[in-house]
Amino acid sequence: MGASELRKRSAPTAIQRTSKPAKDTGASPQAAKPHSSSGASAYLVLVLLSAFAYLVYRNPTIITVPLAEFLGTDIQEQPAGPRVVNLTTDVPKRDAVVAAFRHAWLAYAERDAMGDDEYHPISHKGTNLTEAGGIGYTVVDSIDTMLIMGLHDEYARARDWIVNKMSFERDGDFNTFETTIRVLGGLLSAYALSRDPMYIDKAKDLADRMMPAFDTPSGLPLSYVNLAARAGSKTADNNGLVSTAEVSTLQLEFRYLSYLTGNEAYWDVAEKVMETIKGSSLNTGLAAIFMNPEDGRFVMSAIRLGSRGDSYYEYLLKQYIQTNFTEPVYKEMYEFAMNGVQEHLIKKSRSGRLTYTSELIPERSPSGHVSWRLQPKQDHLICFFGGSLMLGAVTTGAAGQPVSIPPHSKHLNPTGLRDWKTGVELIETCMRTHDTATGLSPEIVHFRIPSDGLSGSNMPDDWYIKGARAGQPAPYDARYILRPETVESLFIAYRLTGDQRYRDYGWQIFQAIERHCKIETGGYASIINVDQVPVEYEDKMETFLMSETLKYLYLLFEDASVLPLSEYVFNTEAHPLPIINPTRRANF
Ligand code: DMJ
Repeated sequence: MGASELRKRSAPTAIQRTSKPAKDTGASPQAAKPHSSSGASAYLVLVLLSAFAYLVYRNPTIITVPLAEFLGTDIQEQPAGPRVVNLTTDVPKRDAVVAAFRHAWLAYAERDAMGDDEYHPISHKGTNLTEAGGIGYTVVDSIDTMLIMGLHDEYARARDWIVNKMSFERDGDFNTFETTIRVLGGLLSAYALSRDPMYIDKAKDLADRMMPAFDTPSGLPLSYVNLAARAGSKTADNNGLVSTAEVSTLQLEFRYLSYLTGNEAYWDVAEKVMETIKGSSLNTGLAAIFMNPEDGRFVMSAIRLGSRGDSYYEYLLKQYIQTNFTEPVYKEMYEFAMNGVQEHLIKKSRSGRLTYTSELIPERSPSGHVSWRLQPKQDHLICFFGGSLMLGAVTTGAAGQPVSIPPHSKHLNPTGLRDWKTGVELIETCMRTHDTATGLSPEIVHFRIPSDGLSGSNMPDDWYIKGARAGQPAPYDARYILRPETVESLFIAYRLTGDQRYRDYGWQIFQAIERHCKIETGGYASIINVDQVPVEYEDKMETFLMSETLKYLYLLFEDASVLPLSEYVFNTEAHPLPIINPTRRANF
């Protein structure tokens, strides 16, 4: 099947959503009956407030338009209404991305390592995640990209391997989250795009082996699972604690499998995790990065949108989208979380030019008092968040439906406008972190803050790579490992705006990958220092290059009717899954 079959037949429209009118918060005039002249004034004020609330309810633009002007939000003031924007294919650029995918895939599959979990393009070797043998980590993670790109021969060979060689009868510990997002998500997406039932059988086999990981007092899954023994395993890592992002990033996959098979047990385990999290007293909507699977409580630990925190926020929104906007609990949890993010984590760099997300680090004094220190550190991982905020703005932040492309300020409520603006700014910041010798963004950046005590004429105004010194070995933070997050945001931003700027940014990043990460003999490699040219490679091609980075780049240049955001939701590994109409509702 090729891209044309993935196209929505009608012209692309903005995302259709159900939306509730804002609640009328005006108090009843009866309840405030006046007893004196000051009471009479209060009565008058209440009447006026009620009238104003009613007017806003009828016409939200009274607030949103001036607010947008005040915020300087990057929203175009074209006539409101469901505008259909023709986001057509940029054929040469799209095809260049397909050629890059084939360059990566053919080296792995035809020459060096077909079926191995991971690929090392310099040594031309494959390796597996455990000594028990591979589970199709790279093959399954890549197969829907082949379907989307219309690579029939490559697809046929990969499918054949899955049918005849892939086995989950592996006596080893596999990471529950990674196996879900890459392998289960890959199989389910391949089914969604091909309707080949073989993928459902494989997905069921895998999920059934993983189900015992959820068998904990709290329902939070253990971090590892032995697929042959069908048993969750605690590891010494992090004292048996689980990562918040890992336990809360399995829901799209298990829910879709439940929808396909009618087996409610998959739905139950996914939902139980969300119930536990909701019950674990999130005062600010923000989630610490570690939880205890025994009692289901958060453990005092960092709060961030980067590693171990990131996809918790991503999946709150995506669960609401996947269930076709029928589960208000996920909308509420997402909105609560975004309020917390806006209030506590969104910051400006010292120059005031760049918006970034900070981390909060807990510190306990000798007397036991806990305070939270802001750390101006941003993982490349958080670069998904700009696009995610924009998607949230036109979803939970919509004042009404449909929202045009690009949105008119009239279409967003105040929180939608707020999140849209931050999303646009965060994408710009992520692009600025590509201002390096290679044009690629480092794994971790730090932003300048007034109290950082850093000085020197060569200190940049906005951001820097901690520990990077000329002539010294590069710190871990300086690497680029083929990550997708910035291009993921560019793809979403382009689909929601049609702004050519996002395609231009994506093309810049693609060219930098071609120039600095491409191994001429086949494959792509990570580089250990984005500020060093010629580059030094690390002998690893992460599976997300083929599942995410190249897929999002392809879709950025492809016609917007392919995998429209109104019909699909992408799991955190970029596997598209259809939006479904659930027959049940969360009861927590
Ligand atoms: C991917 O495996 C997923 O996107 C995950 O959520 C975190 N990051 C990697 C790619 O960077």
